[in-house]
Amino acid sequence: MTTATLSALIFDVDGTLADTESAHRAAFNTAFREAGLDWNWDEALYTRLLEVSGGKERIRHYWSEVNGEMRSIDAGALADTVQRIHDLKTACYEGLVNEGAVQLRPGVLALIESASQQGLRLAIATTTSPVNIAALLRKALGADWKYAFQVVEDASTAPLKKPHPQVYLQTLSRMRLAPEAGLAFEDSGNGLRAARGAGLATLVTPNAYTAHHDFSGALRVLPDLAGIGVGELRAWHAEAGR
Ligand code: XBP
Ligand code: MG
Repeated sequence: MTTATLSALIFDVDGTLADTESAHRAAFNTAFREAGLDWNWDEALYTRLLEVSGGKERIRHYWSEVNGEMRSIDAGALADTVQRIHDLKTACYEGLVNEGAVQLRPGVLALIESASQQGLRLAIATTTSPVNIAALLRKALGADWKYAFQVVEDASTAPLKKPHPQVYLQTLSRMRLAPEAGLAFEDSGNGLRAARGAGLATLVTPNAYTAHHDFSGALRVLPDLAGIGVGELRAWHAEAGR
């Protein structure tokens, strides 16, 4: 069993860096109203729909739930409608984040800062849209947030959504990183399976929307990253026989 030295941390965004899904849910519901739809995703429904990664995929999935597979509607027209609703939602979500609706989860900022100072490479591997990442991290880390991350892979670069491992495989490839030398941070079952599918040991910090998910295969499941330092990460990573 090879023991690779931990050299990179790869973070999921929604639910991991910040508890964003309540703001996403509010933005979806505002977009539905603006689009003239009588849809409303309450917490219980949204918790179920979060099993579908990707906002557009989630809208499309719900559309087929409420309308059945409408053979009559043109696939292109449906795609255009989904895109229009998602654009409305993304604009609303960005506004909510800019108004301060979302904060980084406990321990995230301290870990990013200490990991950078200790020479670990950082990356982002998310299903969300680039606009959402920029809004969240500009607010939390400042205008130069991108310099903290060697690679950012998101919905615009990795169209196959979690649990497909594409976003993590592309992150590893762009970093020229062997999975044995990395550690992934996730909040959901889909995210864990995507990271594990790319061969990454994965720490899970669940939240209210994902606490019931199956986290089999996680290196550890933690309430959050408060007080978690690089030393702990190195010890757990070594334990994983990496
Ligand atoms: C979580 C998701 C995203 C968000 C909504 O992404 O599945 O779809 O729920 O964002 P992550 P979009 O991989 O960061 O946990 O509407 O931009 O998809
Ligand atoms: Mg997530």
